[in-house]
Amino acid sequence: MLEAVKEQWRNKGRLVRTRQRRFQWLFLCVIAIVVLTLYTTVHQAKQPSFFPSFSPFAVDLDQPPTYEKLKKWERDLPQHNLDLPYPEGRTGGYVLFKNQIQMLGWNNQLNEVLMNTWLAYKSGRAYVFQDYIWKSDYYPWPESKFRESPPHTPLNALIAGPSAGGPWDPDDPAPRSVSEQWFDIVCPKEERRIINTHDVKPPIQWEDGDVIFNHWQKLLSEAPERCLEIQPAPREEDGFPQTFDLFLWGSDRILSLWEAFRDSPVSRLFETSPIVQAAVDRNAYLFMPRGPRPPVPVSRNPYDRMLAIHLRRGDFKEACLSLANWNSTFYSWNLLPDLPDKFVNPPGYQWGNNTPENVAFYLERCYPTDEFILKKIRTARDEYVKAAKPGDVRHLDVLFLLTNDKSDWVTNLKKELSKDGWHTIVTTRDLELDQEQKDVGMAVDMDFARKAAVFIGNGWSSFTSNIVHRRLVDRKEPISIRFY
Ligand SMILES: Nc1nc2c(ncn2[C@@H]2O[C@H](COP(=O)(O)OP(=O)(O)OP(=O)(O)O)[C@@H](O)[C@H]2O)c(=O)[nH]1
Ligand SMILES: *[C@@H]1O[C@H](CO)[C@@H](O)[C@H](O)[C@H]1NC(C)=O
Repeated sequence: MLEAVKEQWRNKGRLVRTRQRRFQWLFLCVIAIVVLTLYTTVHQAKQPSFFPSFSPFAVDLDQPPTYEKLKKWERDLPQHNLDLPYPEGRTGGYVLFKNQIQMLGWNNQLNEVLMNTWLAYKSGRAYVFQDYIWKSDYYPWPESKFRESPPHTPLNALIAGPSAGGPWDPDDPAPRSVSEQWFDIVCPKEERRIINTHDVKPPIQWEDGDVIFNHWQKLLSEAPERCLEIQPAPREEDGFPQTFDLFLWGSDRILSLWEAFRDSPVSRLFETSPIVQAAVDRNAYLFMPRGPRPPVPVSRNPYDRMLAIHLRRGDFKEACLSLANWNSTFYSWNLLPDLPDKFVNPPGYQWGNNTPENVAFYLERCYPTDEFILKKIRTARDEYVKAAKPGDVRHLDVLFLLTNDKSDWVTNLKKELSKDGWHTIVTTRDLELDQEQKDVGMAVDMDFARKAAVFIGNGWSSFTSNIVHRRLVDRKEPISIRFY
C-alpha cells in the first residue's frame, strides 16, 4: 500500500520534472523566435532588399498608414459641438454632397471639394467633408496590403484650410466645415432633406459655370431645411451626376467662375496639409543647387531657381487617344485665356472619331516625345528669363521632374537634361517618404510644382490644372505657367 503511494508520488515528481523541462524548452524557443524576429526586422530596416524572405518571421514595414491620431483629431474638431451658437451647432445649416466624385484620381475630386465648399459658403451652410476614397489601382500599396477596401484617406492628410474644417478669416462668421461622421450626429437621417441631382441638373446642365453655380446657390440658400444631402441621379441617366461635373470641368464653360473662385476665401485660405509640408521639408535639401556658382547674383531660395515639369505618363497613353477621339479641349483652369501655349482643336472631327492626322496632333502634346519635352523646357526657361523686369535677376538651374511613370524612362531624360545646364535634377522617385507621406505622394509632388519659379504641365490633366489654380492664387505670372 505504502509502496504504491510512494510510487505514485515518484511518478508525479517525474511528471512535474518533465513538464518543467518542456517549459524550459518552450521558453527557449520563444526567446529564439523573438531574437530572430528582432534581428530580421532590424536588418530589414537597414537594408530593405537584403533579408526580406530570409526568415518566415520577417516583418514588412511598408504598410499603409492607419491615421489613427489624425482620425481622432478630425473627430474632435472644435466645430463638432451641438451647443455652438448659430450658424454652427444644432441650429446651423449643413450640406453634404453625396454626389461628389469618388474612386477616381485625387485631382478630379479636389476640384469639386473646393468648388462645393465655395457653393456651401455662398449658401450660408457648413460644407460636410468626406474622406478621399481611392480607385484601388491608384493606391500606392497592392490589394494584399489594404486595411479596407476600397482604401480611404482622411481629407486632412491631403489638404488644409476651410474645406477640411480649418477656420475662415478672423472676421468671417461663416460656419466651419464638419466631417461626415459629425453630420450623422448633427443631422440624423430623418432630419435631412434629400435633393437628387436628377431634379436639379437637366435645365442647367450645359449652361455656363456661373449659371450652374447661381442656380444651386439659390436652391441651397432658400431651402428652409437645416440639413441637406445632395444625392446623385442614377448612373444610366447621368454618368457624371456631380454638381460641377466632368463636362463642365473639361470645357471653357467653367471659366466664368474663375475670378470669383480665385479670390474666394476657399482658394485664398487653401493650404498645404502638415503631412505634405513635412514631406516637402524633409526633401528640401535635394533641391539645394549643386552646380557651379551662377554668373549673376541669384536668389538663395532654391525654388526661385527651379523649373518643375509634370510628365503625365502611364495610363495617359490610352487617355490621350480617347481625348483625341472626343475632340477634348484642355482641362479647366489650363484653359484660362491669359496663359501661354493654348491648344486649338483641329478641324475635321466627327462624333466619337478623329482623323489619324488629328490623333497624331493630340499625341504630340498629350504624350510628347523626349525631343519635344527637351525643347519645351529650353523655351520655357529662356522666355521666363527674358521676361524679367529691369533689375530682377532670373537664373534657373534646378529641375524637378514629377511623374507617375514607374519605368526608367526619366533616368534617360535626366542625362539629356544635364547636358542643357540643369545641374540639380530631382525626380519623384528621389523623394524619401514615410508611410503617411507616401499615401499623399501626389500632393507632395504638387506642392513642389506650385512653389517652383516655372511650371510646365499637361493641359489635359486635372493634376496640372490644380497646380495652375494654386499658382494663380499665389499670383505667379502667366509666363511661369506653361503647357507642352
Ligand atoms: N506622385 C505623382 N502622382 C501622379 C502624377 N501624375 C499623376 N499621378 C497620379 O496618378 C493617378 C492617375 O489618376 P487620374 O484619375 O488619372 O489622376 P488625377 O489626379 O485625377 O489627374 P489627371 O488624370 O492628370 O487628370 C492619380 O493617383 C494621380 O494623382 C505625378 O506627377 N506624381
Ligand atoms: C471640337 O472642339 C472645339 C473646341 O471646343 C469646338 O469649337 C468644335 O466645334 C468641336 N468640333 C466638333 C465637330 O464638335
